[in-house]
Amino acid sequence: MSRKILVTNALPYANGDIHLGHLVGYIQGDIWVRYQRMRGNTVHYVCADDTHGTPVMLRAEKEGVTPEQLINRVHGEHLRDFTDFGVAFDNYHSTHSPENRSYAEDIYGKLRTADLIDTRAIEQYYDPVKEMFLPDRFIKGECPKCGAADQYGDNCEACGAAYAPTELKNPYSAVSGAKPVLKTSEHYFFRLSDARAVDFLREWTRGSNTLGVRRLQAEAANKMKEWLGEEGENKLSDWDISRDAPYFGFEIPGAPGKYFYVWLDAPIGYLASFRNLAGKRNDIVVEDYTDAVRAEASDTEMVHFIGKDILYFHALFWPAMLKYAGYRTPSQLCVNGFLTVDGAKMSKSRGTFITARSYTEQKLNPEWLRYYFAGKSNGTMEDVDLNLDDMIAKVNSDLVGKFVNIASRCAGFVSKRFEGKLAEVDAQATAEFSAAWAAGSIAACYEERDYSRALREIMHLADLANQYVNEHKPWELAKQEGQEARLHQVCSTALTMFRDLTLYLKPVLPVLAARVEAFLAIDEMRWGGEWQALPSGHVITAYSHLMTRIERKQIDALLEANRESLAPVPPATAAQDAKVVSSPQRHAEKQQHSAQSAETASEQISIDDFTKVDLRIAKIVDAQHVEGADKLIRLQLDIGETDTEGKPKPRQVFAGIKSAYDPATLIGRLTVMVANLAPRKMKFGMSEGMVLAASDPEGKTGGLYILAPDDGATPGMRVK
Ligand code: B3M
Ligand code: ZN
Repeated sequence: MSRKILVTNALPYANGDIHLGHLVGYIQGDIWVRYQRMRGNTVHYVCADDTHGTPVMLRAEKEGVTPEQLINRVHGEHLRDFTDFGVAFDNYHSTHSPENRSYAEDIYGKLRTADLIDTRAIEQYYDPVKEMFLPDRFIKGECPKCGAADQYGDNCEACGAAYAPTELKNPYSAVSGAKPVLKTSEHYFFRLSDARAVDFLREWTRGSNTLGVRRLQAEAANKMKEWLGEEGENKLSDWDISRDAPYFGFEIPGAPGKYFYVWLDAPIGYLASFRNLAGKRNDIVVEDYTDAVRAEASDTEMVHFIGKDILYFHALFWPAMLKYAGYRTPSQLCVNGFLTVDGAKMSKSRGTFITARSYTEQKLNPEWLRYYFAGKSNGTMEDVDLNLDDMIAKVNSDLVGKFVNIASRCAGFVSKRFEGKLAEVDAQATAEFSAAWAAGSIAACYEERDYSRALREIMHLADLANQYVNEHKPWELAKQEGQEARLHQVCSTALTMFRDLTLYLKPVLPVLAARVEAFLAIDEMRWGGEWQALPSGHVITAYSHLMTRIERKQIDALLEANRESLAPVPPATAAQDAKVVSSPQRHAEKQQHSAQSAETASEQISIDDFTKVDLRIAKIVDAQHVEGADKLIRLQLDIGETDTEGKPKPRQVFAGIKSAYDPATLIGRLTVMVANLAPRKMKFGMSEGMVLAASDPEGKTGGLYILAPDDGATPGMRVK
């Protein structure tokens, strides 16, 4: 009766780094997959990069590479990050793949045959300089409600108003700065408002899968009710699935110059990755999982782990597309909430916009985070807060203080006094452990993705194990005459308890669990069968330390490494707080973006205050793009300083001026820098000062102007 499950995680967009916010959902998915496998179920776990759309196209252009080069590089980075955090996909593919094109064309063709595709003319903003239609996120202007400058085309971050891009006052293209014009073009639509689709979705979103589990969590089902309206009502509008060239994506068959909108082929990427996996193996019959009739006959499941911001796409468009193209629909959506850090939105200026990469580079143990996130995951759509002090406390007290401590206090005696051989366990002492196993409630927690409760139950058992060790004090038995047998039994019993705890923690802590399996010299632990103690006579290997404590200073270094507080930064990007989008129609093209900033009125200072600032004429001797930073240029500034051998020693400064300057054009110029700013360790290296620039919030393309001295000034001159 083993289950056959295709599990996916949302496909990260190929336009940015994996950060801890992403990892919440990936870790939740990976834990579930590992648990299912330990139960003996067959799981295929796939993901891919979501590669199409305007942001990738423009970013590649800006970096001077092709979109293919960009997505190849990012693919490698994303896969490495997932691997580092133990998120072990069977396949990590790409939506820019032949498999995806062929599925997209097939699904589209079948929707056409089902008379669910329509065309109609749409009037939209067009950038006459760049010669392209502008997605909402690439149009800026003044808010029609409150007048705030520099607002995006869909909503105002100052007053929260939502509007159409055509309502913005003084709109301009964020790509070229040009004034956009309205232009009409033909678009393709998926007719979601068709009565068939509406009826189907009403039923589907309320339904259960073949195991009787609701397809949607209660909160998600409620959201759907809101979006679908009352019985008899029809609130769905048709979905615009085409975009005009230039666009990075798949051209629509029979529609030259029209491309599938990125969100049309993104979820199809799940199937593409799975198909690609099947091509590398010979034990997977793809259609048993993907074809409506065959999936039902072969009783397979398809489970998607996603974030709540993309529920709309996965609970409406996606099942409807699949249904009317003859594909199987998802068995279940597992929706997670957003991540906050220390109770607030992740923020680049506070250093809490933490990338996966920086975490591993700072040598923090990924399993600390897996454990902490698991403890905060209860299977609902609630947001998860990463409280850094709490994480330190939990990991240190639960994992190091309670769990690892059991083995570290007993293993040594077994190796030193009994040649690694175990004795018969104390059956009375392990009674609660075998009862817990038989009751299966920890398994049920994993099944329901209530990892938080699973960990509470596991830690309760860890407390019992510690009590047992504390009561019998092997370190004292070891000193007492004639207590050899008792010592042997106590340590063996504690190690069986430790084995149980490890098994229970294994979906969360796979690396640690594998080390324990090696230490205990046991096979890979599985879930199922009768409870058994480690047998008497079994020989274990020498214990070596399993996990270190987290120190606050490691967390501080992590925050420092992620802090991007740079000057000058134009007002529109001053607070680079990552905002996670939530309204249903917002999509991949609306990247994480800046929060509104306010120009603050200056307060008076004395001349003494002013002279504290050491301003110098600096020559830009080098300027380079910074890999992985959207806004930064790495400058080398000569202010006449030399090293011990008298060679010129320029200062390195990271400046947030990339939106306005091409690095090549800066080399050789003179400018003004603050020379006595405390050096700051940034994600990309040390920043040893800052350059000054004027900024204009209303300004086009960047709106930034670095300062230049009059002729005659030389590097190192003081400015006052
Ligand atoms: N790429 C998420 C995003 O970038 C989107 C998920 C696709 S899942 C099919 O907002
Ligand atoms: Zn406003």
